[in-house]
Amino acid sequence: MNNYIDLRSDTVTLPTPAMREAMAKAPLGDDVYGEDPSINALEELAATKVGKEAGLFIPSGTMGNLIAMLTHCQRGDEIILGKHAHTFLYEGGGISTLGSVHSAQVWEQADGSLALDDIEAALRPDDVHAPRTRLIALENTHNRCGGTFQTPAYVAAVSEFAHERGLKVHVDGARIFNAAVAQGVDVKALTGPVDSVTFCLSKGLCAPVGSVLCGSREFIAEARRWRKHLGGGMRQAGILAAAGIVSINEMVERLAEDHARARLLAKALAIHPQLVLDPGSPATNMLFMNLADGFEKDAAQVTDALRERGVLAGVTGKRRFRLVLHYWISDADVETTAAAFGEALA
Ligand code: TLP
Repeated sequence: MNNYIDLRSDTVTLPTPAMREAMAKAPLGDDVYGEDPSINALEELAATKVGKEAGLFIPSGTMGNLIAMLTHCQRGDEIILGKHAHTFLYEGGGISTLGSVHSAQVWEQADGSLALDDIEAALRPDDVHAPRTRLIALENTHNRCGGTFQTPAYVAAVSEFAHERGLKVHVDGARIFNAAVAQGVDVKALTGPVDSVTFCLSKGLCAPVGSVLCGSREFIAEARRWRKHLGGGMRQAGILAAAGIVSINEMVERLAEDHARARLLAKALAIHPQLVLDPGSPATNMLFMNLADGFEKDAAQVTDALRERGVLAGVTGKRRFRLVLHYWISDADVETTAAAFGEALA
């Protein structure tokens, strides 16, 4: 919200001036005919960036994950995913509502990874009683597990495990560039081994709308059909894709600044005994913390007090917060936030 220091999410980011300029000048056409030059350019750029053959511009991360899963799976198939996966918790159960696809939920490790042993235990036997295991879904960075990232070695190990068994791997990479920048690796090291990846342009990368699903040419051709079925063919949406091109070209490396500010804020908040920061937090641009046992206020009361001081924080539980750093949060905002917490916790 304007005039607030808005730390509820990086989804609140507004487009940059460079994006607004690119949007105004974007060449446009009908994308359902494949004739929007800006969308075609974005899809090609995105695919090249993550090392895949093809890309597909999608209205949202939710629709991107759904399309990927519907493309990989048939009715009655099963996807192995995390108990705290965004795809499981926050996407309306779309895979079962719309795809008749089942999920096998595995508890994540603290870093958001799914242990190979747990994945193995979740595999279904070839038996008429069971759904067919078809896909393993990872999340990188992992939102509910604290903005934690998965390493190239882990992604490669899961992919090898899956491919040896004829399974596919999809990554919900809503914040995959945060994961890459935090580790100082090329994003291809995180996306190369998997079969498909969705990443969001409209979170830390600041575009107003959109995600891109990337994979093989054949996979994306099929995904394009699903996008149309779901009503995601957007015609002259190159006006949005133009902002996404700026996201990929100009906004990726600077994510390191958000990670640095997250660390700065964590340091400033660590002095308050009323707050218990998650161990290791922040791994990227998110800070998760609980209110200490015995502190009399709950998260809603503290966020109300913060709001009165011009700061918006995310509540993720009765005594739990999430603070997300992004392009529109400056060093001065971090200082103001730390001071507001001091007052709100008093
Ligand atoms: N996450 C939102 C909320 O839905 C929780 C947020 O504020 O973080 N994958 C991941 C890992 C996400 O965090 C999100 C959005 C999505 C997918 C969905 O993206 P959109 O909002 O574009 O559908």
